[in-house]
Amino acid sequence: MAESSTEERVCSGCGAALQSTDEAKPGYVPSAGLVRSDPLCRRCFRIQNYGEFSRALVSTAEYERLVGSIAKVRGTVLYVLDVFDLSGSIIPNLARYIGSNDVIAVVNKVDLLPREVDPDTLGWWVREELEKSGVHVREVLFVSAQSGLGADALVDALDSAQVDRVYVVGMANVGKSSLLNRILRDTGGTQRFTTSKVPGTTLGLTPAHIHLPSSRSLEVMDTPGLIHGNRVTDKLCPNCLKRAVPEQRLKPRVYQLNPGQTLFIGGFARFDFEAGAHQPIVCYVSNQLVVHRTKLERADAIYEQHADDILKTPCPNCRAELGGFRRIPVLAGRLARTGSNPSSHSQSERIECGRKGCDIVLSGLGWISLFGRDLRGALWISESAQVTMRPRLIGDVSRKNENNQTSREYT
Ligand SMILES: Nc1nc2c(ncn2[C@@H]2O[C@H](COP(=O)(O)OP(=O)(O)OP(=O)(O)O)[C@@H](O)[C@H]2O)c(=O)[nH]1
Ligand SMILES: [Mg+2]
Ligand SMILES: [Zn+2]
Ligand SMILES: [Zn+2]
Repeated sequence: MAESSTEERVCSGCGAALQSTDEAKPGYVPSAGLVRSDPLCRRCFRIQNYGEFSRALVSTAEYERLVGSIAKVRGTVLYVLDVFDLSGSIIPNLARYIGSNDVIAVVNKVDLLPREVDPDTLGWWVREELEKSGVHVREVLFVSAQSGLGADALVDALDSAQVDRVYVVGMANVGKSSLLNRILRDTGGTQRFTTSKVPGTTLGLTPAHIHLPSSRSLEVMDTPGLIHGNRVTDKLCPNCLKRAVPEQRLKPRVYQLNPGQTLFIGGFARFDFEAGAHQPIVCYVSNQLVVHRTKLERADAIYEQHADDILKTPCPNCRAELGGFRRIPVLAGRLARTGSNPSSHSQSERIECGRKGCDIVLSGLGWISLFGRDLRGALWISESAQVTMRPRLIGDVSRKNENNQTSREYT
């Protein structure tokens, strides 16, 4: 039964405080529904049964209040990350909210990775990235809530942690509630958390109980996801989300480009290849998104005239929501001076990708891999979208054991 430690009754699907007075507010349930042992609010009922989409916002202050309460209790923290958007999965200041509790990083959605990636060899890199953000993790596990891959290992890790309580934290939409549902199902539990494509599904701390293989009972606490608005997907309507968020294993889209060509990633971003050597560029984005190659000189006209037919996504409303494009200069190979990360605040935001190549990560949308050949160009993307750079996930990071690179060279 879903009751929080403050005795306030909460929805067993999303954790919103239950109430029967205001239909427009979270947690609404007709008073007759309150007598159930596992009450479900109307919003959850509609999401679960009719696949409705409903975005609600947990403010950053409310998030800090809810998730910050973890620092005062003893438990293990499962820090869930989305493998499709690792940089967008990092919670700023997480260390402050969780106190001295042990952290297990759980990289979810590995079913999306192309087969050549060996998740195990990504672990060192994920660990290093989290350390940089101030979070020390005990271990890094790779799972798919969707396929069930890695779920047994996760349950074993929880069993051996010897704690009575587990908090599942992460940015919105990384799959926290889906992962808990997978574990509940695998261990014979009946409660189901509400999940959906739209970020902002879980609204409050939502408890459930898991029976571990050792017969111990464990309280797991689902938490709301943080939404900071820097991911393209934070702002999209359900239709555009369906196209932009991958549901199937990513197919690398390889383009052999010449200078004077442009690639559109749907209408979300545009990569101009202005000068340099003929080279391959690989896009890892949802298979449902159009990647359109055109001449650089035609690119402005394509965007103006064909945003809705050729490029298709985002829709006009989402385009307005995302705002106009900004231009980020890109230098690669011998033209790059530093191999530095783009700084999102400075006027001089630029991507410099050394001769080893890099991934240019468009938060929430996927990434573009460059192989380190000489290139001068530009990336156009909406003002609010976070752009970061990292060593190539497919190639460099996943082959750490072969060439022993570290990501320090790239930062
Ligand atoms: N491909 C894939 N998709 C997944 C996986 N796990 C979750 N998803 C999808 O990710 C979306 C978000 O899942 P949720 O479980 O609602 O995510 P959440 O982290 O609880 O989100 P909030 O409650 O909004 O913070 C849904 O569309 C899920 O189907 C996975 O392992 N693989
Ligand atoms: Mg959730
Ligand atoms: Zn609910
Ligand atoms: Zn839209």
